[in-house]
Amino acid sequence: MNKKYIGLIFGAIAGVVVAVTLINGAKVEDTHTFTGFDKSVEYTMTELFKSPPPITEHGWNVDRVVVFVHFLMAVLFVGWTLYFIFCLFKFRESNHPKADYHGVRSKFWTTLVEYGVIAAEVVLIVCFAIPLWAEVMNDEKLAKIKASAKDGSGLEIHILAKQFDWSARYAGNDNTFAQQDIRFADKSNNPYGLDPNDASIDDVLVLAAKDRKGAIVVPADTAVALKITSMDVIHSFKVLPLRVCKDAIPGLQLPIHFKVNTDYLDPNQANKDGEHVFLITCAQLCGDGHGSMNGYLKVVSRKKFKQWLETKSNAAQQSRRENLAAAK
Ligand SMILES: [Cu+2]
Repeated sequence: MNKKYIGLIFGAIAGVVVAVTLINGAKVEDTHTFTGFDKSVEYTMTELFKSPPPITEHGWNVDRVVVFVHFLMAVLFVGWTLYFIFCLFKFRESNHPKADYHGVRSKFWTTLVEYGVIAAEVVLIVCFAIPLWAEVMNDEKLAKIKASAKDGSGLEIHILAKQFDWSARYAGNDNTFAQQDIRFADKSNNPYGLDPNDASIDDVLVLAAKDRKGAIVVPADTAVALKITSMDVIHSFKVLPLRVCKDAIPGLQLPIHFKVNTDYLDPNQANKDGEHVFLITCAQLCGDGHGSMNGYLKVVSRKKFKQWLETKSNAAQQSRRENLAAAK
């Protein structure tokens, strides 16, 4: 058999074995520290890249892809640099005063390296990137979360971006989102376009979540589906510890989902009420206020979230009734 094919097969098998071993070796111990491959992923992300640890299940898979890509690029960078220096030395003028038009005759090692790189990239795509993409962009999973939001076991939130803040809408006590109508929409008071004459609407709005007190609230250990859109230009909803980053595009409602795992939350980072507050940033250059387009997202326990939503939903309905009465 041609040597080049032996190299290709060898590289592919070795790559798959390494990848599968790494994935299987990645287990969370009872102490919630990571072992095996994920230990090195955790170290690389937190110590070298100075990134906060992920607080979601899928976040670890994002980190694996990030670290694997960087590792592969680092190996290629060092390898090609050494090869370049080797070539400068080996093919120096004093060693080869006359050019050899045939060049190097044996191409076994270069072919082996080339196919090795291809094999590593295939492993990266097949074993890491595609499963991650399939998990994050899974329509069935999204539909399931939306269905579970009806009975309160899951949650759906509509995120609205505008220059230069973030808002959120929850379905409220009835677990049903009210109809929206562009005729009622107003950028500062009614960005979701809810009917001001309908006092039955109990949707909860968190408008311009620019400070910690008025943060967008999500429950831990609950599957959350977001529907993200924008009122003006393209923004991008990014919460680094969630490992969530999704464009907000006018006219489109883009979905993404996540589940915060309480075990991954650092108790030392909690505020005095035991809540964890994270920064929302805009990851798409969107105008002169882009740099200050921050918001806050607060992770609380399921019980606390339920109380919060109920109180807010009742208050929203009450104030709608009062506004209507005052208008009469
Ligand atoms: Cu923006």
